[in-house]
Amino acid sequence: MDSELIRRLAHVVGDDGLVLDEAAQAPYVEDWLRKWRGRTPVVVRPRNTTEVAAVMRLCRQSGTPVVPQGGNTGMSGGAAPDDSGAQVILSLNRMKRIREVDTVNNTITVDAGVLLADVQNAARDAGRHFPLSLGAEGSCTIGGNLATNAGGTAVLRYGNTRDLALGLEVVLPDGRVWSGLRGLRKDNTGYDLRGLFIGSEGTLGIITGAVLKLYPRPQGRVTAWVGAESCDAVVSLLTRLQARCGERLTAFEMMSAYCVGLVSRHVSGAACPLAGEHACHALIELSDAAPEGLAELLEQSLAGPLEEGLIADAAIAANESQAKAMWRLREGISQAQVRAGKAVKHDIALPISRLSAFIKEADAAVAREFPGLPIVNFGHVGDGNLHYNVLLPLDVPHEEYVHLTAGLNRCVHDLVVQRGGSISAEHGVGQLRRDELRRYKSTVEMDLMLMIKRALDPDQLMNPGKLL
Ligand code: FAD
Ligand code: 2HG
Ligand code: ZN
Repeated sequence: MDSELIRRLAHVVGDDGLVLDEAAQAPYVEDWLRKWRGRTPVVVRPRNTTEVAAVMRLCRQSGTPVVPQGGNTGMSGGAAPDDSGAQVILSLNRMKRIREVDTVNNTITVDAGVLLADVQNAARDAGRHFPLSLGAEGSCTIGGNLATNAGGTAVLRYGNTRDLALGLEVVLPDGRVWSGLRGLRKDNTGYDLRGLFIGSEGTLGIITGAVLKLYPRPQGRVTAWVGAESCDAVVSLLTRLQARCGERLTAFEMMSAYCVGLVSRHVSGAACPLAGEHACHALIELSDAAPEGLAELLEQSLAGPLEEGLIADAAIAANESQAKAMWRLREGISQAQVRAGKAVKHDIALPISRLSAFIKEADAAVAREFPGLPIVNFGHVGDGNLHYNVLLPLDVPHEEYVHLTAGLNRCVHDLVVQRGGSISAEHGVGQLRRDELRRYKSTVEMDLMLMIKRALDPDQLMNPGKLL
């Protein structure tokens, strides 16, 4: 990269806004899974939207590709540069301003670099609730959540990130700013531009700010851990609880016995609250702004399924620390996988009515084609979203890993798509699923996406090699 561009970038963001040293660049050029590692001439860290716009103008003038990056916690390699050494990383990690909290409109306006946990905290301080919740909330940014349309554990009640955003501010590839920070719940004035940028994974522009929805703070929360003899039973329990508890059912997470064992072995302090062995487990949470009767509702809702033998055992958390321990067991699965082996990840969505049949069919197909490999099946079953991962040994040779990954992806994803599902429910496409996308999307759908990309980013400078 020519030193003149570096000098101009420094003029915009200040010397302390550039990371040029190779050692200091390390956390930016590799993703947290250590799966994708690239090189960059410089990490640029603007402080505000005006600086982002100026950086984008300079990059466009010089034909420099840009990789937007938030907390770098993504699962699909979307925030890592390639190894050409030509792609600038634009990090939002100095844009951390809570711009406004409006408790009458129930909205919060934030810079894109604010950590998800800090958005939650700001909402709590204002007596409100921001419901997006996921394992990486202490390190992912709201900009990254928007760019990937992140899901997490509260989608069942509140929807995914797209459902939680009312307005956006976006810097376009040519440096112009689209100020769409509208806190409106109704606005039918043309195409849904907000929806277009959400989930675009940094390929259309840089999200610099957002207006997000706030909700009443739940005053009551009850959490239970359930053991059942099959995933089938857990899916049936979901339907029963939805009918009985309605919107008070805020989380319904499922995990196989293998996942529970994995976390118990690899995450210190994590233990299953149930005594016996069960093939499938569920973590259930009810919450409400009006807490009356919540605990009784959960107890009564589980009593019938227990008596009928639909589920085998259940434990209701007696206090906050027991509830937290249950969540630790669930949230520990990602970490446990990293410690136990190399996971071939599948982040799939299916109609809930087809989940049980899919699991049976996929279990049989994986056992037949890849005998002996453990399946790490867990996920947000209330949203029809499974993380149907397959664990390879830590010391698997690279070539075998690549070969097995391709075979497992084909085996699992073909079944998913045959059953009307999606090969990326919440983690996005990034580099991980880019080539597979062409296999499963129709030509018309791919053409539409390419037309949008060409129209907004004619020079192909935004996050090249990702998504499309
Ligand atoms: P990054 O990883 O930095 O970037 C992700 C993508 O967004 C990249 O393509 C990047 O170019 C783009 N991008 C980032 N910021 C911007 C911006 N301001 N403008 C334009 N593009 C941008 N995800 C879920 O959906 N549900 C989960 O339950 C979940 N659990 C997780 C648990 C753990 C332990 C971990 C490590 C990750 C988990 N994730 C989950 C994945 C990840 O946290 C989310 O994808 C998150 O939304 C990424 O945010 P980030 O700020 O880290 O984005
Ligand atoms: C979760 O739900 C995340 O915990 C991570 O989406 C999934 O590790 C995974 O495969
Ligand atoms: Zn998930």
